[in-house]
Amino acid sequence: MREGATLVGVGDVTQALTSELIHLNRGIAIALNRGLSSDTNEQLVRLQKLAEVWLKERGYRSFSIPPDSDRRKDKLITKLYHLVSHKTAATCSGLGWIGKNGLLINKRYGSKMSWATVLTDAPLIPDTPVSDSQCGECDLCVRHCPSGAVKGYHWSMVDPRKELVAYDKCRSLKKKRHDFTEKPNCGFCVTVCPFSRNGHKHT
Ligand code: B12
Ligand code: SF4
Ligand code: SF4
Repeated sequence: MREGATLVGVGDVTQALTSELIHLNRGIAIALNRGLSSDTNEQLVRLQKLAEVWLKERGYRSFSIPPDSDRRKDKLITKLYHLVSHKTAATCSGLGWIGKNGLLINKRYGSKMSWATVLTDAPLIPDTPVSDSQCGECDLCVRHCPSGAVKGYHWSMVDPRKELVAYDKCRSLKKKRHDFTEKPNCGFCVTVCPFSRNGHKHT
């Protein structure tokens, strides 16, 4: 049951895990369309808790990576976000590819989604992963990024960790401008993406 999530998928995330987490090799990727509610992160955490309860009742273990893990500076979980990325769980679950903008692109919703991940040892049947970028010749995010951070590379499962965005440049913009108080940065690479535009039809 999706319980209000916009997208849910199950991926085999073995390839992305370190030895400490290798027993939790199913990643449940949960996404909410940003803008549906002002408390997207709280809603994602609520959905993660529902999944944890469901798994526990069936005797399985689970471990949730919170959506905003690096902002909870006072909690241990802040140190864990890099152990498995929400984007990894999403590509492994077949819910999208990594765009030139470095974000997870879902064919229907683009990169407007916020993501959360629940790792588990439940033997859930994984969805088919997405193995290649579908950005094609588009380079709108490359041309419109005000800090020149988007390098323009194609993502693929052959080299899934390749750095597509110079995050130091992306971060530096925030220091120069003061109108992004609520967000980590400008987010133009989300809004300019054709896949993020509501009702846009793709062939
Ligand atoms: C630190 C951080 C930032 C930093 C640095 C960016 C970065 N490294 O991603 C800064 C402040 C710059 C930033 C900016 C933004 N961020 Co940010 N950020 C994060 C955070 C907290 C951690 C990301 C991280 O370092 N992960 C670890 C590294 C290793 O993984 P990754 O880069 O996330 O993902 C890579 C792997 O998944 C790999 N991969 C993909 N498939 C597979 C498969 C396998 C098998 C393997 C091994 C690897 C692999 O490819 C990915 C891209 O390189 C996450 C939340 C979280 N807890 O994950 C949000 C998150 C990535 N951010 C998000 C958003 C929305 C933004 C902004 C749009 C916000 C804004 N308005 O400014 C911008 C966009 C900038 C951009 N073009 O990426 C969303 C992305 C949603 C999406 N659709 O992808 C996230 C997931 C938050 C969320 N819960 O939804 N962010
Ligand atoms: S958030 Fe802004 S500065 Fe950062 S990569 Fe996207 S468009 Fe560039
Ligand atoms: S704007 Fe174009 S190149 Fe950039 S992520 Fe979207 S589809 Fe890909």
